[in-house]
Amino acid sequence: ALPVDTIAEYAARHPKAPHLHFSYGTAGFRTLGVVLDSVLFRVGILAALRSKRLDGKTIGVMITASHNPEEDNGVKLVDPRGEMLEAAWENHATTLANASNEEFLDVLRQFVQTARIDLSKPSRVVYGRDTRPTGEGLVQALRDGLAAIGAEGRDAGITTTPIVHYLVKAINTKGTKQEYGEDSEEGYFEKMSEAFRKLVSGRARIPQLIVDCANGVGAPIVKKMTEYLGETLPIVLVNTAIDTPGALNHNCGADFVKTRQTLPPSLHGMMKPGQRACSFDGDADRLMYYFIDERGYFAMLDGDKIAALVAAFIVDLARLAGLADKVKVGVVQTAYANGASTKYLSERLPVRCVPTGVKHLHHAAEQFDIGVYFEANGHGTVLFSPSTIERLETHEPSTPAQSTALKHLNNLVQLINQTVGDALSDMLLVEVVLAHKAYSAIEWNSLYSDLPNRLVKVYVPNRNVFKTEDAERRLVSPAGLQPKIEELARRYDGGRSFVRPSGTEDVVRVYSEAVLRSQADELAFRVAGLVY
Ligand code: NG1
Ligand code: ZN
Repeated sequence: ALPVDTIAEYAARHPKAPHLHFSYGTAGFRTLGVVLDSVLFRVGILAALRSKRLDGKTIGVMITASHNPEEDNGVKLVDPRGEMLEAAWENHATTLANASNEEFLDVLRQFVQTARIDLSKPSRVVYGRDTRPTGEGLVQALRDGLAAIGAEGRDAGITTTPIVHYLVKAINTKGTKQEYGEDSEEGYFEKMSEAFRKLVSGRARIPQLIVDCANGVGAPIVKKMTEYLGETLPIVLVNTAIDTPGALNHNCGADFVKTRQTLPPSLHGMMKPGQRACSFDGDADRLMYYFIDERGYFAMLDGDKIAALVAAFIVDLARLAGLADKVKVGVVQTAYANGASTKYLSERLPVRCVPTGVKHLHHAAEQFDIGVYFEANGHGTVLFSPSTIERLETHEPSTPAQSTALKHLNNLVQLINQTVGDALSDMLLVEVVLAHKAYSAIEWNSLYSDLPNRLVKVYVPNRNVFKTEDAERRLVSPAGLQPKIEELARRYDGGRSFVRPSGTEDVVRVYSEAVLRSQADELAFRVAGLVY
């Protein structure tokens, strides 16, 4: 039975404020850090119950608000294979978080019954947090939730979102044939750095890379990784002020670069023409590359450019390994992918478009033998299906060239964090491809030219009236709006525009692209005018 007295005792220390409503969305619970205490306590209990439901498998909890301002915080659960929480439980999370203090025990009891949770099972939870000042208190609330129900907790400390995902998968595969890696932060660094060293060995010296850590947890983590990488990758860290109040994600980081399409001011004067730099976001799961060209212009290498670079490389390797018809490589994008990237990729391999949100991309990528997925904002990874991993391990190459390509593919399996987008793993992946292709940032950028584009937020009275189809590329409601958008888009050379309600903010987003910058802007504002 539920230890109701203990739970009640602990719950009294983490009361829910009556006027607050919480919702577990695409990014978990996310709001001002100071109002999340009761949520973290309840998430502790929920994570333990999820673990019991899955026969004592370890569940992950990450406390972060990613690229949001420093005063925000949030929490997400990680399922046993390192993946995001199953959709049905997102609703359970919302229900539990919103129960009043008086109802809480009853709602909990009811839930245990309907979800058929065997309380005698063990429960294990591994948790981490980013560098936000509210994190420490929230971890304490989470621990109280775990203690209230008698769960076994493991503290991963201040770490990145992708490391928590890695740990969950490593813990749950320990001792099995599918062992993912040593279940520790050192295990993560060792696995990745070893694969990286093998992949770049014998290549030309890699030129210096500047890494903007967004004044977040990427700073200590990349610093530790540089100790494992040694001379193989010369890195200069910037924006590492994790203890400076207000610095996190402020005028820096992957989201700043993507949305402003400009250099973080702190990097001005640091970069030589053509030198590569990249930005992480606040929890190190997004990555943006960029450089300053000879004329002094800023050039951005976003998630689409990373997908193009990486997918083409993997297709080449599969062909060189003699596996062209046995291993099907595909790419998954969203409607926000630049049209030029979709064109470039479609000419080389199958490309699928899915609705916004990492879980949609992840699931679609699982349908390929090797699935490359990236959101334009820099979140993404590469998935190798279990049968492909086995094939790569057992395939008998017939030439030395095939053998080399096969070895590279097997090392990529080790290098890439396949649980979730991982800025550090993705950065090493990009560096490997550049080293193999002997590409500078300039050559990488010239794979294709981005179509100028514009993303606009529109505040509307009720965003729920906006409904979409065809992977969010077309509006079905309000009736009559879609033909008008298409009619406008047709007037511009290379014009494309779509409208969808945001899943994370109370706005409608308008995206447009066209061959000319001025036309992309004009199209966006005219479509925004239709929406408002
Ligand atoms: P919404 O608010 O639904 O557009 C945003 C990002 C997504 C994804 C989620 C989750 C854009 C246009 N949208 O979603 O790519 O990252 O947040 O954080 O960047
Ligand atoms: Zn993030």
